[in-house]
Amino acid sequence: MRSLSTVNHSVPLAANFTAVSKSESREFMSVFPDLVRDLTDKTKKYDRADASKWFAKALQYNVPRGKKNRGLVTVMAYKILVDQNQLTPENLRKAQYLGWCVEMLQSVFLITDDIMDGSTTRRGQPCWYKNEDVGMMAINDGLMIENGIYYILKKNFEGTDYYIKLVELFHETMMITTIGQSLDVQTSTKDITSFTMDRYKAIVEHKTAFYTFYLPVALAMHMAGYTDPEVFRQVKTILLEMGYFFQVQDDFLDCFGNPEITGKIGTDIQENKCTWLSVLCMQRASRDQKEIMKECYGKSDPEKVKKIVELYAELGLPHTYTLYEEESYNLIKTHIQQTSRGVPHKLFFQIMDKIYRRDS
Ligand code: DMA
Ligand code: MG
Ligand code: MG
Ligand code: MG
Repeated sequence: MRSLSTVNHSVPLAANFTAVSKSESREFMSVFPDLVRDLTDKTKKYDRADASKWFAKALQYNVPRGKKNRGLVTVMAYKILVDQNQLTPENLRKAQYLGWCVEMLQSVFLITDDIMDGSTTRRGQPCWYKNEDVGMMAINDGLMIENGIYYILKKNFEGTDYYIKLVELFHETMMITTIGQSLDVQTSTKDITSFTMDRYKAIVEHKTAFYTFYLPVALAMHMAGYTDPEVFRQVKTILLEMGYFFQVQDDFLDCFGNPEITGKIGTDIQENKCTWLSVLCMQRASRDQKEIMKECYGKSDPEKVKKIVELYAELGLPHTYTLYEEESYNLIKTHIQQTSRGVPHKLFFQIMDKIYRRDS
């Protein structure tokens, strides 16, 4: 671990939130075995060998072991948005399936992201592709899981008037996120001096913001019967802002987080990534400090990586981050109060509380 965790959170987090989240998480998890059964029943139809068994293994390893923020937000949003007389056990279960579809999509992005980023660990275990018996088969597993999303959607939602909306939204999300990933990887091949905040924003809005919060909430809105495009537009503006905030946190944690808690060892510096920290560093650096960046950023030599972390600390980036986190939290709250109509503010606040001052 790069031990420069200097962020001192003076205000304790709301303890009750974690408690609620835990029981909801358990409830959500209880659906997972049925999901795996549905999916492997499907593959069995085509199976000539052990594809179903393998698929079950890939699902178990990659889909349920994270924080499940996105899946849980889907369910939470549905509960808040739907008329209470519609909140039947059957509809709740459907919302949970929808949440699992988001988690499946997330796992597809993580499987491929870890290959592209040369990562070693994820959610406290080796990245899927790092397993000896997996390797580049991980790419095919990602494709299988992605396909599984559409099977689950069809099985649970075909015949509803919003089924096509769900399918289209998953396709759109896949398009936008893969554009973001493409920008991310392409930018990492460029010179550090070319990184700008604008470039960073473009990468992050695509690779993270859309699928992290807009997708779960918009899915729940479709299921709850929302149809007004203006409401979707307003909701999207706020949720993309939150998604941006979420990725800034992710970039910070990549360098200054505790891998024991985040479950992943950062590679942004070694991989020459255009991150919130690297852009800010280049903005603030003196000529000499820029030379350090040019010489040491994007290199795997641990000594060089250490120099970058030290430079970040010297420039006070951990402190800037703490201030930024608080400021953006307040700004987003103000935006929620000002602009959103049609969707209860409570929904946005609950999402913000889930991520504010997160350390994993
Ligand atoms: C996050 O990028 C975006 C996607 C689509 C996974 P990242 O590489 O910073 O994510 P992580 O830090 O989880 O590897
Ligand atoms: Mg990554
Ligand atoms: Mg990445
Ligand atoms: Mg990251």
